[in-house]
Amino acid sequence: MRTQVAIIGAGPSGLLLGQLLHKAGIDNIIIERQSPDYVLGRIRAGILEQTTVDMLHEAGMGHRVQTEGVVHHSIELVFSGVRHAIDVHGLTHGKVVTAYGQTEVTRDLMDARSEAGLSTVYQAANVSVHDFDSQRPKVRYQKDGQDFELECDFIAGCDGFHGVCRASVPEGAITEYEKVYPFGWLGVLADVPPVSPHSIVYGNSERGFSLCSMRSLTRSRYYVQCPLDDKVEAWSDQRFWDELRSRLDPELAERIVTGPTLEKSIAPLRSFVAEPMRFGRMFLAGDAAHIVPPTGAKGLNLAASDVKYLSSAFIEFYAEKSAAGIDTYSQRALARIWKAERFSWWLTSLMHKFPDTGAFGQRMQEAELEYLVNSTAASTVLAENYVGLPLDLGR
Ligand code: RFL
Ligand code: PHB
Repeated sequence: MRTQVAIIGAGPSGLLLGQLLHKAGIDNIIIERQSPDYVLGRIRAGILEQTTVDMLHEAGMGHRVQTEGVVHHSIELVFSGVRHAIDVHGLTHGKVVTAYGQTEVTRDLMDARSEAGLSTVYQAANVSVHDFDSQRPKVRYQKDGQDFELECDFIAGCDGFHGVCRASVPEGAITEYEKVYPFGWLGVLADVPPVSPHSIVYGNSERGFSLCSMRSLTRSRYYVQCPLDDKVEAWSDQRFWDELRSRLDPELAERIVTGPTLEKSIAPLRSFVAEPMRFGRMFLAGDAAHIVPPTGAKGLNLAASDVKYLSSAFIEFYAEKSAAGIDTYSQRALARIWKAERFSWWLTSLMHKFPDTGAFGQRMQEAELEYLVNSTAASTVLAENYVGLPLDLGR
């Protein structure tokens, strides 16, 4: 078997890359370890930057996000028991974010891929990447007990944080930067109307962080900060709703509509960057190369911007026989990634209770938040990062 670009991983990065390459007439095959249902069952991101929505349009699947996504003009911050709105739209000269679940993005991309008759190998076992330092890279895998080898011009490592691509790079060729946070997020999904349908609410309280988000006007997504070693089983629905209410302002707490939860899970928080993102003819994109704590809603959006740079680089390579795009991919992508890493780390530090926060630290967070909501300069910094920095940034 042979293809131009072998894509490892059918998450949002791999599927979006596959679609953009297909649109440009570049042949690609996706190799995925899990089943389609498993991939679709992962409840993750919910907030899309305008650049991500624009890319979905470019890939020919803007219709559903346009009609079913819910546009947000503002975000709200709760601290010291009081809620404050930040007019993101006004502060960024009209930019917005859109609430549209990662599961829906993935479903749209999967549907488009199967409509176009493009090849995806699901449930591939023992996937391995070879010879990416040569002109003829290869991917090997097993499917239904049989061995396969795929020859290609390039490998795109879109296989997430625990994937095989980054792990296959020789140790000396890669530098990894990491920060692990001493808490997790307990998230629930429930078919109840979101308490704040037109803005995401981020809460700082002495009991810890909380977040009110949504998937649609009838489906809510809520989170509370929890200890890393907490077990989901220890959190009854009632305990979750009580804890969430206790971390919000009284008016919002009163308005929350509760109901049975459809999903409940605990996610650890991490900041991580691997440099560079290119190794000969293998390129990393999305969570395979970097992780942000979800506080800034940047993970999926960074995956999309990586794919934007990488797809343009491949298109330039095949159409113009120019390696300029692939030679600068890593540097271009990392310029945006580090800025989103900084924003996500800052917002995480500001909003969460850390083991050493103490009463003084709590007052420092509240003083900074007070400044943030009352200073146009400080609110603008938050707003312009939240809606997403431009795709082309200097380092
Ligand atoms: P994914 O989604 O992890 O997909 C990688 C795919 O590769 C497959 N794979 C392999 N396939 C073949 N061979 C192997 N050896 C393989 N190893 C792995 C996997 O099965 C999988 O299908 O990475 P991708 O595509 O780069 O996408 C990244 C996003 O999923 C991630 O950044 C976001 O979900 C992060 N995130 C958020 N991002 C946002 O932009 N906005 C948000 O509001 C937001 N909220 C969140 C989040 C992530 C969260 N968690 C659980 C980490 C909220 C949470 C709670
Ligand atoms: C979500 O809807 O899952 C979500 C929203 C905003 C965040 C993180 C997660 O910052």
